Amino acid sequence: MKKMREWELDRINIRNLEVFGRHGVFPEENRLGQKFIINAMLYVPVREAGLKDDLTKSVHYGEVSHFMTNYMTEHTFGLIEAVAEQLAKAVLLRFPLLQQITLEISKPWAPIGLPLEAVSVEITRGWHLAYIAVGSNLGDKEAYIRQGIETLNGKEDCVVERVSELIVTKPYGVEEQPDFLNGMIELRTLLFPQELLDVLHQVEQEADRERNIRWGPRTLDLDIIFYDDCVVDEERLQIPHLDMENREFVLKPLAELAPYLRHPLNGKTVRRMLEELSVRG
Ligand code: A4P
Ligand code: MG
Repeated sequence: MKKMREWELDRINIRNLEVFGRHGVFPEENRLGQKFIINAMLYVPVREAGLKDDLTKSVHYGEVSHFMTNYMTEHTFGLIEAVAEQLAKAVLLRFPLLQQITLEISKPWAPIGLPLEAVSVEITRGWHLAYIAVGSNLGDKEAYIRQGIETLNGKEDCVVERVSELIVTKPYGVEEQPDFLNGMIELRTLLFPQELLDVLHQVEQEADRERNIRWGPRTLDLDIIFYDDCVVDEERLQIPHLDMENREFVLKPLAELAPYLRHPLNGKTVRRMLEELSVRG
């Protein structure tokens, strides 16, 4: 298992915050309300705040506590799973320095007719960094790409951090088709890999994308190249992208944004993969 460094373990803990809310699947729960207990671990690097004694470099636990209390009273959910999921997302979106949160929602008065102490749901959610290759070789290529990036950035749990230069490339694979315009997007996201793939497919769809020929012409293609240093081997999703090492149109824009990033399986930096590809030709 990967060894955590001490600076990756910083966190601020909020313990046993009591909130009165109306969450539950029974109508009485929604009508009468009941007590909920929140435990939150806020993963935020506090080194700078600690050394400089500067709150602006950290997350204000008072503000987080008030925010969570208001959120829990202003919304009503059936399941505590939904409370935890939506609250974690709201807190991560509201406090940008927060990288990850572990949130436990307990219901000490859960109406199950047995003397239990409490039931709780605990989840950990956070920001991930993904690199998305973008390509187009039909119609107004640049407009499709720019529009696609804007649509992606407009999704509430996706933030486009940087975009590489767009470059004109010769078609790879099926060669009898127009030249491509290619680029790379650095994306911060709360979505899990499969959810991100679904969102990318939606964005492609909105750009009039039709799937007929594999490797054929397209208005907009969005492929996940990296997602943190995760390895995903599933039927419909493989990360890192399986053919990235052989694609100059992927490596070149990626090297512009993140030359020192390492492939989690072969251990090579992006710059090295690009150099090796140009030697291979
Ligand atoms: N899929 C698996 N892993 C991933 C991933 N990491 N990211 C699956 C995105 N999708 C992934 O893709 C087919 C299926 O791959 C998806 O449904 C998903 O479940 P698609 O976009 O529907 O179809 P496609 O793009 O025609 O097929 P494919 O194999 O993704 O083609 P590529 O690899 O995208 O290649 N030449 C230049 N110069 N520039 C280009 O951009 N692009 C292609 C398409 C060919 N030649 C090119 C370029
Ligand atoms: Mg694709």
